[in-house]
Amino acid sequence: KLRRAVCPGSFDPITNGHLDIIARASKLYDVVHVAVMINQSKKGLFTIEERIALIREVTAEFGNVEVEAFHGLLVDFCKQRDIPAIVKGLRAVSDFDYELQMAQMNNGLSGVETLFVPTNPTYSFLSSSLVKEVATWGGDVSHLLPAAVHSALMARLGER
Ligand code: COD
Repeated sequence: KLRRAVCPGSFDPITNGHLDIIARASKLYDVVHVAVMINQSKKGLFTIEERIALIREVTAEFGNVEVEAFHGLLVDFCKQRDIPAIVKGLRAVSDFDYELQMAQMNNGLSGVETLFVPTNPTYSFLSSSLVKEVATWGGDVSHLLPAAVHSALMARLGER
């Protein structure tokens, strides 16, 4: 039986921080599912399809990562695919309160476990929203994103 885990998120767009967690999970599990949350109330900079294509491109080298969109509850995504574990990165104590709540809620709903991986300190300040804000005002974020994602971000901001 294959050992599966999920890395969920918005990934608008995927950063080196996300990628580090997915890479580490892909060494621990046979299959890592990256679940891209569809949030109808929040329009992103990238469409769900664009986010998925970028994640596929930058995770292809791992060989065991599957990327899909989901809406609704993460525990239902897990149940449908027989995934017993959620892998999350923890950047700082500020992430902890909310992550602990979600982990306990998800475990209570379905028994799914959440495993926390400490973020690589190089990326502990990194979030998709900060990257977008800095790039919008001309700051250099090329060291914070995979090259393909950086190109896509520059192209998208140039269209505006
Ligand atoms: N370093 C390491 N890890 C990072 C970094 C970084 N710099 N940045 C982000 N991460 C990791 C974190 O583990 C984070 O949780 C994950 O990547 C995703 O980050 P984002 O910002 O792309 O995504 P979020 O925070 O918007 O995603 C939230 C979820 C989609 C995980 C959550 O809202 C969810 O599970 N929603 C589904 C609905 C549901 O089930 N709700 C009930 C929850 S109890």
